[in-house]
Amino acid sequence: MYLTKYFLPILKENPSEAQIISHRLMLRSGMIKQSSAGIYSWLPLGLKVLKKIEQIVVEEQIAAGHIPILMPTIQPSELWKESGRLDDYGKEMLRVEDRHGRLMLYGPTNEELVTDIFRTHISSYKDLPKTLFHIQWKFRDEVRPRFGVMRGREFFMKDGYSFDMDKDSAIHAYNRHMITYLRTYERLGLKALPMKADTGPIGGDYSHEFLVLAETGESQVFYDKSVTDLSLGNRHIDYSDQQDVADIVKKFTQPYARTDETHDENLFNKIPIERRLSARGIEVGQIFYFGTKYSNSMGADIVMPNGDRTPVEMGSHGIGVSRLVGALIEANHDELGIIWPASVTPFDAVIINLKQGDEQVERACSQLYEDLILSGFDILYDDRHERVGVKFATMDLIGIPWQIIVGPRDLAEGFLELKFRADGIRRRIPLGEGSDHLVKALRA
Ligand code: 5CA
Repeated sequence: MYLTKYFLPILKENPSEAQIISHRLMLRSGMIKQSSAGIYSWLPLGLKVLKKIEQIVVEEQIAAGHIPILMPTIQPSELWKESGRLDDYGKEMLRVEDRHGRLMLYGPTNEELVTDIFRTHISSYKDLPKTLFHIQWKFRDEVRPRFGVMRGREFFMKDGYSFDMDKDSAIHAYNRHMITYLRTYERLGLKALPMKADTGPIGGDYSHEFLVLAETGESQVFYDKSVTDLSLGNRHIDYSDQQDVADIVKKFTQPYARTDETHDENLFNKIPIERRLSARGIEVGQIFYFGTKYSNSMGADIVMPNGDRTPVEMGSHGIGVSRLVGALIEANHDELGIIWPASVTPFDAVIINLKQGDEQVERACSQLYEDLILSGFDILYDDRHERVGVKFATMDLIGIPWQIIVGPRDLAEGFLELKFRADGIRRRIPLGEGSDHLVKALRA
């Protein structure tokens, strides 16, 4: 993408309304624009990151055998009357009346809708287990929307719903989700710790939240340092192996790790003092097992092997996809701007032309651009007629991991420069081998 043909509305000034760094950087780098409190338009750069996160989330769900669907944003209120949550949800639920005077709502979550789909089409244990998930915009009329996409009113969420014939199988679904989530966060380059959680209006008595440690997090968390040493790495997971899946979950949930809502000072004090830690955290996901809470009230029964009818066992499992964009920036930035991890970067590399208008430099840049595109990379080419300082500042701000710097002096000597955004180190590379070198560096 040639930058002069792109839409990258960089802000020169620090937006005064942004209290935390991720919000400030998202506005400054032209990723989002607020349309009203807690509601944003996603501009090209922001949308690219959002879509990359979504893709990783989808891949990990499919790897575990979970099935994608898409449910609407607008839901009929009748289903929520059936579950009893229409009043419980209170003012957080945005209610709208259609032209026939029918009460509708903008979905804050989808337990009711998915239970209705289930009861319409599935009635036997033979069709179980099943997990259906979707990634869709949600609306919660938060009292205090703040911190940009971190606590929006409209936000993008992955929500998955598991249906099982008994508790044992439902806990396996819960455990599968725990592992898919851990793997998703690892692929995003984030350390997210599973913590025992409260269930809130979703209900049920079995829940974990996943928290990314960051000073700007909204929750106070208490944990045993040993939980931060755990990782899945590249190990193969056989999601059909119930015992293996349960063993992995046990390893990750055994060390003490809780948010302020479930914190138990007595238990915490039993951890050796040198491992006892407390910090702020951003909640980037939550999983729930709630049994028959919705299937019971909404009549989602299944016929069991002995012919009895019984409400299906359910769980729901969410990841805050749009919140993750903010969380990733909180975890990956410096005083100059964002530093994208390779897995979600909006572009793989940027070519910075230091002398726009110079025929040789322009030719070298376009040639490199073509070569790298042909090698399968997504490249941004800064071909603006701008001062070098402005170009460097913009590219440091938007945080593309590799900067390929092409200027007349280096070019005359047959070189270009390759800068890694994370450490700022620049390497001189012979132009003749330029694209080969770059392809290797970019793939490493
Ligand atoms: N139905 C269940 C799970 S499918 C559910 O709604 N869970 S939740 O309420 O915990 O939301 C799931 C995730 O969405 C949260 O962990 C959080 O990361 C994200 N989220 C929740 N509220 C907001 C919000 N106002 N702005 C941005 N992200 C949010």
